[in-house]
Amino acid sequence: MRFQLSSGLSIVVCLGCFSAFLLKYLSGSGGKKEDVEKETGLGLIKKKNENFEEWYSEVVVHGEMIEYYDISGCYILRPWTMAIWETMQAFFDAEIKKMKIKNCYFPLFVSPAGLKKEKDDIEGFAPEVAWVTKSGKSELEVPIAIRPTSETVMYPYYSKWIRGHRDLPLKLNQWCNVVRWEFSNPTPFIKSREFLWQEGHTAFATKEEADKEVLEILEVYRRIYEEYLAIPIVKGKKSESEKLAGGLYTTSVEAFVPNTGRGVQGATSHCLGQNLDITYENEKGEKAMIWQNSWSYSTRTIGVMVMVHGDDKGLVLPPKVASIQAIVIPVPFKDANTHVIFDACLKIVAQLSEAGFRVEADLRDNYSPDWKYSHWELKGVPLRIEIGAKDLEKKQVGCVRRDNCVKVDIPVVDLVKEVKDMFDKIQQNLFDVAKQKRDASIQVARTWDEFTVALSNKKLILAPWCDEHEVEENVKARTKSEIGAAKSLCSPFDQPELPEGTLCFASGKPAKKWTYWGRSY
Ligand code: 87F
Repeated sequence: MRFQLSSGLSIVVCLGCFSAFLLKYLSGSGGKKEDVEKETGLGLIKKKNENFEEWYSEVVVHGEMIEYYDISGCYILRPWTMAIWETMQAFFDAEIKKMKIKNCYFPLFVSPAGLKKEKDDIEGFAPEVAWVTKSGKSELEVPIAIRPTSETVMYPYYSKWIRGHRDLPLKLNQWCNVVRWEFSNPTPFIKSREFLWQEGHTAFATKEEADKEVLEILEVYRRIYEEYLAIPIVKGKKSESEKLAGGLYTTSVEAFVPNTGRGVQGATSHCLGQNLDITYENEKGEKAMIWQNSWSYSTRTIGVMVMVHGDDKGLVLPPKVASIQAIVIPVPFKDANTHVIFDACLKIVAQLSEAGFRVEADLRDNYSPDWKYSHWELKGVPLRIEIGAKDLEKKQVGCVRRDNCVKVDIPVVDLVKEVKDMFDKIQQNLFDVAKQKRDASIQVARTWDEFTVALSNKKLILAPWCDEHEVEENVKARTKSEIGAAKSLCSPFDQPELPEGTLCFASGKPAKKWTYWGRSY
């Protein structure tokens, strides 16, 4: 088509581009969804299976969970993240309250004297301790440390408060931040220099009580991962090399990221054994030492959720933790009465909110439905509810699941029941898919060769082990590389049968148990 401009200049454009331009222009960037994504920068550039690390940092930023900060290893946690953290916190806090565990808050700062007391235990960690040395321009007389964990801050007062057997058990927890000046590849949520966590520190008169609580807390951690975050985990015991230094034993829930073939220590529950420095007078009036536990989970949980469930369209949030579980989007059409559609959207929001669901409507009139679809898919909202003129006529709404993109029309009268059912199905499907992928990554290795092949294939390796510390150190030495060394992740409580004569995959000595091995975050 030719256009004569007043300046006498004429321009020629093909009809196709002109109509696309018109379409785009008239419906506010209403071009095809992928065009919308491209021109609005909504779409993710990197593909999860092609460039995982870059995909991950794109999805946490574009999903508005994280903002990078000008101090390396530190990240801004945005509301989309905090809503998930608070949902898990509410669940966990309610569970530990049932166990008569009390919240408290100890100072952020640790005196050098305090830190020195636990010198041997934190030997290996010392390089990660951040110190405050100045206030304003003047040097502090004594530099003070910022808590990397709070044993050295809390236990002197446990010693003060625990006098007699009536002061036991003493069970305290605190929700706080800790600082560990890590130097190796900081990753949002997974490895950061400051993170949020809860740390429980408990004291008992008997080992039986301590052992019982270690497993009770571990079960609550399993529920956080499997029931809330739809992430399958393995419950197990850490090896002597991987347990808490100076502790008696460490249990953990271990997750796995198939894309990178790396294990993730999801949460730990330790039995520290008897603490020599904290004694009390027992019933018989004798001096006795307390048995102690400590346990924690952190904002790392959220990073694992993104890595396991996210896809090339963005975040995929399990309904149990999603800040918005369903987003209602009006689909106004040409002469359709927009206000009638907007009112219908608000009614649906009210109906579902009334039923206890976290539902919002996106009635912004400066974005096309397609743009909104991409935006809320990127943010991982589990369910999209579309309402157009046709739906109004048929007293129904269109529902699209984020996990499998399946679209169904639901009569408004059945909406509450159907939406509950869809959330349950989405939650279960996310867990089943993640478990299927994790199980497909598990590789049994009975020899060193099978082990090294499985390791190079990014597998979660289950191998018979002689349980000797040196052998684990040797495995680390023989698998050391720029992407890290393989180490034991945990020995699962649920042990497969170990036939008589089974040999250790690494030492060839008689194997004592099955253990999961791999590289980890
Ligand atoms: C970093 C610097 C200094 C871990 C550290 O896991 C000390 C430490 O003690 C340190 N990193 N740890 C071990 C923490 C053990 C324990 N603390 C309470 C837990 C559960 C919560």
